[in-house]
Amino acid sequence: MTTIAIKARPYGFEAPTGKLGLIVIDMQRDFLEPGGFGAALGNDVSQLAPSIAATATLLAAARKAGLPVIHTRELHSPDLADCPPAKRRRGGGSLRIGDEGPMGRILVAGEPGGEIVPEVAPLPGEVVIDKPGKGAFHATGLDSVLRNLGITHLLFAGVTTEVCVQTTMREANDRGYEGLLVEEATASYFPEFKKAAIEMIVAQGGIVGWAAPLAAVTAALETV
Ligand code: TIU
Repeated sequence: MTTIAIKARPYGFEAPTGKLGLIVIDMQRDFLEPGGFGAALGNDVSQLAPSIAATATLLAAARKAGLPVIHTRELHSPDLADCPPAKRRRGGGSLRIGDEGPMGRILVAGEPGGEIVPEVAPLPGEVVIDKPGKGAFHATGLDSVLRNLGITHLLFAGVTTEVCVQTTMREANDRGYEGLLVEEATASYFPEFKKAAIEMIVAQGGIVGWAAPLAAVTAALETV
């Protein structure tokens, strides 16, 4: 079996060809654009902007290499039955989950703000997982989807690094998946948190997984 070898930290990441997938976490208008959930929490959404082009480049490389692509969206049902009251209360911002904002109801399925931004939108046939939590394995079919696709190794992209991306990487790690975070294809409202999250992932011999620059990942995917 051939392998895809990526120059990464803390050491080289090797994935059997055919078992590597890409998961893109929550690249939604609600996090990336003014007037959404991220802004309602008091964040400067412009901090996330550079991750869009990098994720688009990564997506193009992954699709060309034939990797399965999975997208996630943090969303709740319109009746908010799947939103814990504690989650809705948290933060005390002016606009909460389910409230009507400039892009429709915040983090509610079917509303404009919940859609993935067009630059990195799913293509027909790509799996989209709607998730009520920060981690994409919690209360979703993600684990079965990955097993059914035969995926054992994952490239991670998306927002925000230390919230939904890191939570999902940790969930994946505990389920036995090997994960690598693509550095430019993720972002945080707090650049220092992004940096720290990457260091936490690769420390202790890769206690959570690997991290690599986008160029190292696209170079490896070119060899497929
Ligand atoms: N607030 C924040 O940084 N992130 C989230 O609430 N969700 C995700 O990270 N997707």
